[in-house]
Amino acid sequence: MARAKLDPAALEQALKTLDGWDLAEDGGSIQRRFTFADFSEAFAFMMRSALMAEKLNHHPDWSNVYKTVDVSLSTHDADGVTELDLKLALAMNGFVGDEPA
Ligand code: H2B
Repeated sequence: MARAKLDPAALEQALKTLDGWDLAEDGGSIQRRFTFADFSEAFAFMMRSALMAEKLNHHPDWSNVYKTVDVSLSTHDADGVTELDLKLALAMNGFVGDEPA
């Protein structure tokens, strides 16, 4: 059921364990801003995240300006947030050394 849309209560609970991630205003995605020392660090993070995204067949909506990476995760198929988004968010946190809260 990885691609089943999470109900609001489950999502709220899950977000408590995901350092730095917030629910978007419309409730349809989760988002986090990652800030790095420089562009190289930011791009290395994007490279690792991209490889993980390919492995999961689940891809971020993101943008990069210099050392900042803004990430938004949702499951397009489900039109909302699913376990897959949580999994990718957790992996991204791991890439910057953030343990689950
Ligand atoms: N990524 C995200 N974020 N949501 C999806 O629904 C999605 C995806 N679907 N990556 C996948 C690819 C789908 O298009 C392929 C065909 O499995």
